Amino acid sequence: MSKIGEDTGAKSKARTFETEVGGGGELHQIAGKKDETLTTQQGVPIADDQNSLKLGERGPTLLEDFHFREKIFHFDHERIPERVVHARGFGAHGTFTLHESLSEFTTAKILTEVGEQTPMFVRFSTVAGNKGSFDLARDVRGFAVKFYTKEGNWDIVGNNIPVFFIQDAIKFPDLIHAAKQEPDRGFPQAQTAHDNFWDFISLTPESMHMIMWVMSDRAIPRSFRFMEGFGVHSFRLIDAQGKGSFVKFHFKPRQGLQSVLWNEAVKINGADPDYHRRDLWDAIDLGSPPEWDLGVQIFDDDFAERFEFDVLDATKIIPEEQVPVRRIGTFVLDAHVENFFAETEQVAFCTQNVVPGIGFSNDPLLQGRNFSYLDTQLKRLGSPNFTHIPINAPKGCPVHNFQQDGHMAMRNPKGRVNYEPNSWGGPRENPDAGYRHLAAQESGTKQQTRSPSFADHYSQARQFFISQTPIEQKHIGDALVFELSKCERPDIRARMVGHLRNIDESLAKAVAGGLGLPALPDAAPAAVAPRADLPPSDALSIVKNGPESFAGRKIGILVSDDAPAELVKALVKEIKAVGAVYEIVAPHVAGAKLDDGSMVEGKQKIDGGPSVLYDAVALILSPDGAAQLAQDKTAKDFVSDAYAHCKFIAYVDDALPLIDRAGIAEPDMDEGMVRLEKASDVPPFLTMCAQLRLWEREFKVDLDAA
Ligand code: HDE
Repeated sequence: MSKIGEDTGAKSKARTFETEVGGGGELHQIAGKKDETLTTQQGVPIADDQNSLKLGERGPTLLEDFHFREKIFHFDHERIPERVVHARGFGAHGTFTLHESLSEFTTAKILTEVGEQTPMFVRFSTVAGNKGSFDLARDVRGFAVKFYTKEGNWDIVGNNIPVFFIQDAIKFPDLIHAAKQEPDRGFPQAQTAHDNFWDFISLTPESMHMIMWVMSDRAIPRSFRFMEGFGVHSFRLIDAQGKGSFVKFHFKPRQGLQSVLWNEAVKINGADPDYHRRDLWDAIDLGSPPEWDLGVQIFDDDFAERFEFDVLDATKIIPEEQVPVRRIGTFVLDAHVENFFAETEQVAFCTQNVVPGIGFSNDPLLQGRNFSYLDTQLKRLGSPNFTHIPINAPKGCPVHNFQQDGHMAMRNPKGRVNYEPNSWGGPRENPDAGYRHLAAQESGTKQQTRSPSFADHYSQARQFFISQTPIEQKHIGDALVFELSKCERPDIRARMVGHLRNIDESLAKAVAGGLGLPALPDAAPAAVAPRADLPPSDALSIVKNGPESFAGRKIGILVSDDAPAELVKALVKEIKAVGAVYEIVAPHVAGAKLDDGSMVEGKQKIDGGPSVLYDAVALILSPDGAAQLAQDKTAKDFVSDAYAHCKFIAYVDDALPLIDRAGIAEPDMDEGMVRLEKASDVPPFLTMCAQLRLWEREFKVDLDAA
């Protein structure tokens, strides 16, 4: 059993602690090893795990069957409350390496010791849906990071969007109540397309900037691997003299940004509700673990004074053009959890987990969060000793204190002393190395108020909108029309369009038109007149921040018996060469026998591998194969969806009957449809795929684009 003051160790050591607690180090080996004797929790060997103890062959079950009772008792208590928000999540372990020191600004070792490697854990999540909901909900994604530093745990409990819906934590319960299922009917699940959400939003103008982000494709990411992460609030860095700077934290995916289309999201949720978690699992398994750079925007009090908006207002960004993001380190997520419950479910992030040299700003949202996270862990994990659970315990630094007892205490002090000061010895406070809060001067009247410096709700919403490419702007309009079309009350729809008029008149008109409003509603009253002079920022667009190559993306290759082996093999070779992956989709999951007699193994039967699962597709068919598949609705959908979703499609001439039956006629054969005749046609196709989509096509295939 570990003692107070003992180093709980790095990842492997933490597991040792876990097994010791479990009893003789055996507990966690049971599942992995064959031929071990099954035991009860008390370690008693079990002779029969198939039948409960009964009186006679057909008699009643006896209460004295302690094994049966223990087994059922434990099962009955397996569930813990799911998170009240961010219930559905998926985590992985990784390592952070610092490349550039911030010693000028902070004493935090993780940000000053160049080359230092810090173990970490990340949990990605959706916000509104329950634990069993689907991955591709239109929603904000949680991006919660726990660094196990040498000076204690540091958590950045961030999102994939740099702003938030509300400015003051007191509105959080209202926001979440409005977003989740309506309380009388218990639906809709994992979506904001309902009256309560839009009612609250339309009555909360401060949410407008966030709404632009949530209606953009940022809210339907292609993968966790292609999302940015943001700490959102202004935090503080504290240097050796106790001087504070402001800082905003960013995570930039080295894989580039990418999202899906709404129509794809709807279909992916049916085809593979675990799409995002499977994607991360596979990327780690296949040896291409994702990486993010840690970036910082550092600024001082003078900048905070000068900046157009309040740096304490979490509904505002600081554009990268004004304060560039300095990339100071990189993290890689390269290890799965060993047990989903023990790690991903039980991990407890807390915004107040900071280390010496890092502190808080007065952002009222952050201040509220600092209370909420500790409180919620107690409810969820059931004991103030949740810090003893291995995934939450610090690693690589000692833990010494006199906190004791409570439910499930694993780490009580040994010996006589459990108070401080004392005459026995033991841990003492350390004025040199210990955590020091920023010595900020604060004064003021005690009052319930919202600072007038928080009052501009539209200018940055507009800045976000004008920073998008035309296709991204179209998607924002489409998303608003879709969501508001699910509102039953016309007054809510109209009220929202009134807000949009303060953001962008063309967007307001497009949404009013899409909803069929009889007239354009008046613009919503604005506390501060919206500014039209904020310049666009390229950093806000996904399309402008896409990948440099097709690496890490996935192609679906539809093959049939007698398909040309030369092309299938050339594709597979080139896909591997560019660092992408593929799945063979075939009429039978066993695969197909190619024209050289070789077998290519299938990953998906056509019914289980719709093209929405892939970033690009290839149709490598024989004449007979194409003729057969042309009769098959799912195969036709495979092609017509790939086309409608603006994907690059490689095909052999023999596949043309299927393409034709999928409704793609000669004039539709644009430059995104690439004919493969010989192996040398393959590399240019994969180079083209790096663009991910032929966006111009969407303006041809979507009525709303007209
Ligand atoms: Fe959270 N949030 N939140 N939140 N949040 C929780 O803590 C809360 C906010 C975020 O993967 C809860 O452990 C309040 C902003 C993430 O385990 C809870 C307010 C941002 C996660 C909670 C906010 C977040 C949570 C529920 C308004 C982005 C998942 C379970 C002041 C910067 C962490 C839990 C994980 C989880 C409260 C607003 C991100 C109830 C009161 C802003 C990523 O404590």
